[in-house]
Amino acid sequence: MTHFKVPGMSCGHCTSTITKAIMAVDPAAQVGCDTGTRMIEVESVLGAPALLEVIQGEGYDAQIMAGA
Ligand SMILES: [Cu+2]
Repeated sequence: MTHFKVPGMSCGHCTSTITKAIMAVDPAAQVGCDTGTRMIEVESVLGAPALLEVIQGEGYDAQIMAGA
């Protein structure tokens, strides 16, 4: 499980955009988004740097949470 902080993720549109983008590169990924804490947790075969690139590719500033 990898956790990301995404400060610009404020609503359901953001979460669906990011979730779809991740599912496009890994259809088996499990994505959980929390707009309250602006955190995303992802269970995927892809590594954190690849996932970060996908999130940023959608125009969202994001950072990998250490130790997650
Ligand atoms: Cu939004």
